[in-house]
Formats: sequence, structure tokens, C-alpha cells
Amino acid sequence: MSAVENHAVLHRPLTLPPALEQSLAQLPVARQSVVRARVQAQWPRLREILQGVYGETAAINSWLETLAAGAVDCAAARPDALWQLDLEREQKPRWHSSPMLGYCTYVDKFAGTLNGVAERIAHLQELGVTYLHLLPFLKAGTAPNDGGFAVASYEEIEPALGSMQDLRALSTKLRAAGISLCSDFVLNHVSHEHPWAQKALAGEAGYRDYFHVLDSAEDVAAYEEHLIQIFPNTAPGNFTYVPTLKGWAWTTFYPYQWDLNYANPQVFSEMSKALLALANNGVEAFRLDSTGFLWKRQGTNCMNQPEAHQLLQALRCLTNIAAPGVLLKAEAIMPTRDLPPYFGLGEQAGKECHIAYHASLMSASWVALAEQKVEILADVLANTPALPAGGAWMTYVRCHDDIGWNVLRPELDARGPEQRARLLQASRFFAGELPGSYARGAAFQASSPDVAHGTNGMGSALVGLSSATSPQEQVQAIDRLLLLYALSLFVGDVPLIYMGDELAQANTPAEELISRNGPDGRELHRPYFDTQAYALRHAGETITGQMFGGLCAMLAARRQHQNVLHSALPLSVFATGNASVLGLRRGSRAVGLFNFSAQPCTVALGGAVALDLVAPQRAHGNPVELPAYAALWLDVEGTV
Ligand code: OTU
Repeated sequence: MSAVENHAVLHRPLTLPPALEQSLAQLPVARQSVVRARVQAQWPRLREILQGVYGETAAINSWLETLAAGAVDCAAARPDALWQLDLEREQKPRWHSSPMLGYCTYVDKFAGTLNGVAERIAHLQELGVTYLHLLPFLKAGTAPNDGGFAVASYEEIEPALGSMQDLRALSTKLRAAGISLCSDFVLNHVSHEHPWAQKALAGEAGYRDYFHVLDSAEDVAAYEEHLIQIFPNTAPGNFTYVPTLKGWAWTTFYPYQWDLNYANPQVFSEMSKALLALANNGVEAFRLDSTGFLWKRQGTNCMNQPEAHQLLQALRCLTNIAAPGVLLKAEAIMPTRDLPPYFGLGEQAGKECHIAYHASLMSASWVALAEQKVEILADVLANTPALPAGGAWMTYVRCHDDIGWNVLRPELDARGPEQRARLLQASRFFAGELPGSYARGAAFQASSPDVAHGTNGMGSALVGLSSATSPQEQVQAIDRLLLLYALSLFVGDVPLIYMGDELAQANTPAEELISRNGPDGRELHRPYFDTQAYALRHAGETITGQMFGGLCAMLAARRQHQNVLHSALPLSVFATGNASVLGLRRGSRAVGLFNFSAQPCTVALGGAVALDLVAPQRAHGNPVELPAYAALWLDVEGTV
């Protein structure tokens, strides 16, 4: 927690190295004591963590001083409005837990440009959004560039989307509307067109070392033996032979995305500098992309290595000095058991990232829909640990990526040897391949028809809206999508709406897909914002209106009933006596019932329903009646 983190419990002030004293002396007088206190609190940790990674040589020690001094310089340059925000947030370190509401979109798909996004703020406000994640908008390599995830410059905006000035203007307008701007920060790799890669190609001294370039096919094979593949179809393997380098560049993702070598301290200082500069341009939260892959160690799968966590903790120390109001979000699409370290463990608890995606909850909710059974979902929730103070789960239904099935392997393996086949069934179900499947998604990157990898498609296509042939089927499809959102909103500290879901938007049209660059199947769920549907959002007789109205009712209830729904209240699963119905208890009063079945049912509760939190006019008996695919949030008196 920032206030606590930045409060040094010291009997006597630390003697700081001269480089740091010099930077502190250059701060505006009004900021000096505040930043000095931050440095006093962060410097010993920062030094210890990074000496742990890079060793304790004279060169590293002086590098460390320059690094910390750079953070002080950023605090000096922090615009007044952001400086004030930092001070407020240091006093209120849990400011980012519920009722935060996220919204995620590509700039061009949503509104053309950064200035266009500013014009859609009213839409975000109507939903109650407080956190806007804009997918990569920094200058990217020439297409294909993985939707901007191959960054060519961290100092420039992608020209088609606007300028750095536009970014500052947008963040200011968002802030005035109570919305924090979140930017992707792609820290595992850069585009091969990034100046560092270009300099490495030109043989400029030192730059080959910014990357992992392996000299021999044997070295490649030794690593490959233990590595997973992210894009086995379109980018098999983890290395790309680069003739000019006479070596293999490590490319976990696409061949044009070169993994950075964090064993080189220069890489860490350059990247942290870039992050702090963006923070001073108004970015309030960073989605740290692919955090699991930052450190490589032969003989391991090179994921979640201890050093990756140390680097994130060091980044947190630096933001605590320069911009303590800024949030770090781990994009670690990993099984639930691998996530707690991203918040920091033991002495580092609460000192790494503030937020992490709950990918397993997302995938398991889709499995529950396919199976009409909540078993795996309940397992995932049971495996979800309480977070350290200030930690927050980002829950979601859909995002710009595929639904990855393999994050659920631990839960399935725990249930028996043949259970992974259920993931393949789910994948087939959502590709519309199983009898009775209403879904119109597509399998993604499966290396053979017998292996589950990921599933693409907009939420509405996956829940059967595109295939519905009657108004009843349409309504049922919407109920399914609302059910998934009801769960995400009930569980998450920061739930996320994926652009278009609020209007039940369909998959990207086929003709549009053809015109897009590159063979990436994820484009299926990256449509343009549908302004015609938007115009219908209040028309209750339309499907769009029903989705928007249903979602807004839940969002309003979540804001209004924080006393019983607040995500800091403990969450537990209870048995409903029905394999299709998930029962959740929040605190001592709120109960969530989620029926994943096409059959209506009843659930007996231990106490009487005092209030339906979403539809207060609706009365409930006990047992409670649950229509097909219904979600209820109830205020219940007594035990369940
Ligand atoms: C992230 O994703 C991004 O969300 C993707 O859009 C990028 O392609 C990728 O990084 C490279 O920058 O493994 O933990 O669909 O879940 O690529 C990070 C697969 C990741 C994504 C995966 C992912």
C-alpha cells in the first residue's frame, strides 16, 4: 500500500548516495520532503532487490544510484494534477478496489483516434467506467504487428492514432470524468523495427545484448525442450534465425517480436524510464504485458522465474518514488496457483503488482456454460487465495485475446487423468462443432484437432446470439452473456467490460476480416464499435437494448449496494445441491446464484431473501426460483 510503503519506519534517516542527494536537491522545494520520504522508504529495497538480480559490483551500485535518481527526476517533472493525485492515493491505498469498473478497447476500433476516444467518454460514464484500458497505442512496427504488441517506439504514439499531446489531453479529460487511463506496457519484447533491434542488426556495440541471441542450433534445442508455444500454428517455436545476426533471436510470440534480455541491466533501466515517462504523460495504470516471460533460465519453461518477480518489485519501487498513484497490472495468463506471487509473497506481500487478471475464472465460466455444470468453476474459486491488502482481481468475460483453455489444466488434473478432455470438448462446443452447440466461435492455434488451445469469438457469438433463429433463442443467448457478466461483476475487484459486449456485438464481419493484415484468428473478436447498435441501447424491445439494459441494471446495483457487495468482503462458495448452479456468499449478507443450465430450478437457502439487489421490486420465496441461465444477487437474512 503506497502510504505504508512510502512511510519509512526508520529510527534515523538513511544516508543516501550523492547522486540521489543531488537529484533530491533539484526538486521544487514544495516536493522535497515528500519525495525524500519516498526515497528513504524505497531505496534500501530497490537496492537489495536489484543487487539480488544483478550482483553487487561497483558498476551495478553506480547504475542503481542513477536509476533511483532518474525516478526522483520524474517526480520533479510530474505535472501538478498528477502530483496531487499521487498524494491523494498515498492516503487511500485501496482506491482501486471496488467499485472500480474497467472497459477495454482498441483505440481505432472504438473511436478512430485518441481524440475520438475523448468523444466517447459519455458512453463510458453511462456505464460507470472508472478505468479505461486502451490496447497498444504506441508507435508499432510495420504491420503485421500483433495489434500493436510489437512496439517500435515507447516515446511516440502510433501516428494514425494521434500524438503524445493527444494522449495528455485524453488522460486529462478522462480524469475529469473519474476515469483512470490504463496503457499497455509491452515489456517482454519489442518490434524488430525498434531502434535497439535495428542497432543490433547494424552491429552497434552493446545492442546485441539487449536481446537473447543464441549462437547455435544446439542451444536453441536445449531451451526449446522445456518451452511452451504460444502460437504453435502461426509462429511455431520460440526462436527466429536472423541471418544478419548470424544467430537465433528469442521470439516467444511472433518472429517480429524480439524478447528483451533483462539479464542486461541497461534493458531494465531503459524500460522503467519509458514507463515513468508515460506515467508523466497521464497514464495512471499499466497493463504489464506477458510478465511471466521476463526471465529465461535453461532447463525451465522460462516462465514465472523468481527474477521476473524481482524485476516487477523493482519497477514498483520506482513508481512508488516517481508516481505512487500509478497502478501496475500483471498480465500473467497463468493457472491460478501461479498468480499470488504477482502480488508479492512473504515480506514482499502487496509490493509487486496491484492487479492481476483472473484468467482461470474467465475460462472456467465458459467451461461451465458448455457443460452446464459448475464443478470446475467452483474448483477455481476454491483455489483462489485471498489477496494481500491493496491487491485486486481483474475479472472479465472476454478480451482481445482468445479464451485460453490450458490455464485450467491444474483443476482438471486434480480431478483425474482423463479430465483434460473436457477442455477439448469446451473448445469444440464453442467452435460450434458439437451437436446442439449454439456457439459460433473458432478454435485458435490448436496444433491438432485433438488438442485444446484457445477459442476466438465475441461473447455474443459464443453464447448463441448469431445462431439464434427465434426471439426466444435470442433472449436466451442474452441471458447467457448476462450470466457471465453477473459472475464477473460479483467476484471481481475490477471487472472489465470488453468493448462491444455491452451492445451484444457480433463477430467481426467476414468481409472485414479478409481486409485485415495477417492471419491472426483473434481478429474475429475485434470488430469496430457499432454506432447503429449504440443508438438502440435504450430501446428495450431490441436485443441490443436488452443486453445494455440488463448490464446497466447490474452495474447500478453494484454501485448502489457496496455495503453488501464490496469486494473486500470475504467471498466463499456454497453447495446449492444442484450441479448447474454456483452459489457464492459475499460477506455475511449478499448471495449470488448463477444457473448455468438451460433448465429452470429452485435453490433452498438457509435464510429469507430480504431484497433482490438488481431488481428490488422482484419478490422471492424460499426456495428461490431460478430461470434458465439466470443470475441473482440477493440480500439474504441469516445463513445460507
Ligand atoms: C499478450 O498475450 C497479449 O494480450 C497478446 O495480445 C499479445 O499477442 C501477446 O501478449 C504478445 O505481446 O501469453 O501472458 O492469445 O493470451 O499471447 C501473455 C494468447 C500472453 C495470449 C498471449 C498473451
